[in-house]
Amino acid sequence: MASRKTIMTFVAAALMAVTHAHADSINAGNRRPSTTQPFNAQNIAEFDTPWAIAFLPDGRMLVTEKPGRIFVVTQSGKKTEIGNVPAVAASGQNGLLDIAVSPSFATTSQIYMTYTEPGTDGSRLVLTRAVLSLADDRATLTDPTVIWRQTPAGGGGQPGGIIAFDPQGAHLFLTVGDRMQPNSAQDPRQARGKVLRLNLDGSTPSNNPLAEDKGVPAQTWTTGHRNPYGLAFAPDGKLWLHEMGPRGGDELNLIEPGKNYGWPLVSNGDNYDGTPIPRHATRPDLTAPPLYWDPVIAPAGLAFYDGAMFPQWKGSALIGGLRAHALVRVAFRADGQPDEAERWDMGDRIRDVAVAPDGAVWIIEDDSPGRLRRLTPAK
Ligand SMILES: [Ca+2]
Repeated sequence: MASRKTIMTFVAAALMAVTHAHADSINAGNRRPSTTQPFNAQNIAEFDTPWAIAFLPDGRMLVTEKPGRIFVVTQSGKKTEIGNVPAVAASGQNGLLDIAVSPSFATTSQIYMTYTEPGTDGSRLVLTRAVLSLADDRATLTDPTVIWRQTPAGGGGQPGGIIAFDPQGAHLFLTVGDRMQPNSAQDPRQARGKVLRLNLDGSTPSNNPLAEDKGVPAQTWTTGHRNPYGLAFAPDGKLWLHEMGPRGGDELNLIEPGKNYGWPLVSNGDNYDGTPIPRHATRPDLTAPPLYWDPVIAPAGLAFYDGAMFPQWKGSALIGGLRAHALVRVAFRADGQPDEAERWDMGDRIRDVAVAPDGAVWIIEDDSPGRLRRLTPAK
């Protein structure tokens, strides 16, 4: 028979293990904006509901508008509309979404974009690759080709659609939202509520977790996401994702292959109709977010800062807030734990954030007109 002391030691150890498993799930929902801003914000141009910014190597930008247009934009705000952009199904949260410059752009001029494609059985999120042909005052897409399509088609909003490349430039990662069909996020056959990992031509890498399967399971990197509008590699090579939860459940997640992040089985928020959802802590087999927001910020856009203008931000994640009308800086402790370090009130819904080659930070507003703004250190 175990002594009382042994039992107490065991109980204490078990309690510590449970505490430790969830001690680092930080809620930053009630953080307040800083009273001072360490930057000046310069208004550069305006757009109709801009969605994403991507920098070309020369410092020009590609900016998408959700209704279906793409522009090349100079640092001084001169806009050139890009021709031959595919038709999109634009409605509510859906339309022309992310844009990304290929790791091989210097030699191939290839770019990638995501959008909801019209269809008789409902819209599909698709990933298209095209060559960007740039002349003096003209820009056009050559050979736009859909290299991935959501299977099955259909669903509502919450499309996800964020593109990221690994630091080696060998693979493309794509977030697919649950399209307001929560249970699909746990169905391995449905390309909803997943992060996918593809080769740059859209084919399936042979070393994905379930690569020996076919179709969606073979493409799947992680499972159980709701509506991820942020995906980016940190300077240390880790992949981070944020996703909009239900009421009170926005999450920042460290993405590791084969893991299940819980939606809709668990969440740190509840449904908007008030029905409760079990918390992440009730299911240790599902990966919990190390940082979450209750109340929500509605995160959109994610960029890691590794530039020269704001040396105090090196290694931080910059996140736009739609609901929060804010730019949020997340810093990482030495053990990797993220926490919200600062939040700045930007006066409108922030849809995307990007870091220019010179280290300036650029943001766009989810509005019409929505401003493109350049942030540089306050003098
Ligand atoms: Ca989750």
